[in-house]
Amino acid sequence: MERTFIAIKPDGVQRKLTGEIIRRFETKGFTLVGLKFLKVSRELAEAHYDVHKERPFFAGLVDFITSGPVVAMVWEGEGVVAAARKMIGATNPLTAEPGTIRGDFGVNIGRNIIHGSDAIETAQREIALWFKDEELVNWQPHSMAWLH
Ligand code: FUP
Repeated sequence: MERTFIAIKPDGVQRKLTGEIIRRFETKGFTLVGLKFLKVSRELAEAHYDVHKERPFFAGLVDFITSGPVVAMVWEGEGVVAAARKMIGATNPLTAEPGTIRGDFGVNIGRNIIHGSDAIETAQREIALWFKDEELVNWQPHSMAWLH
């Protein structure tokens, strides 16, 4: 079953958006298989954003993501990677569509509340980076038929 990595960034945590964000993924019909609350090390932040290491915003991004606790999650479901990206919205919250998480709650690209893997291969890399195998729970709801 497809899985994606989602992180509520320090701004999302401090603005008390954790419950609202988890609610959106739950009520959509996706299944939570991993969850932790942590202060991110510089090493993990730099590895997570490795693709951006040459970009001018990299240092600020690492400073921000390590500045306060983050909620790291793995969500499972058919098509979850692309669906989560749609639910999250465009990178810049100012132009993200209303109805998306960034569109509803943000205005600043450097404080865009949430991260979601951008492709299945990226999700696999990010899940392995943030979670040990034994921290992920393999389970299926008994019946979710009414949701799908
Ligand atoms: P996204 O996949 O939507 O999270 O966006 P990117 O992977 O392109 O960017 C990762 C993070 O870098 C964003 F969440 C915010 C930050 N960023 C900036 O601060 N400035 C930019 O111009 C682009 C990205």
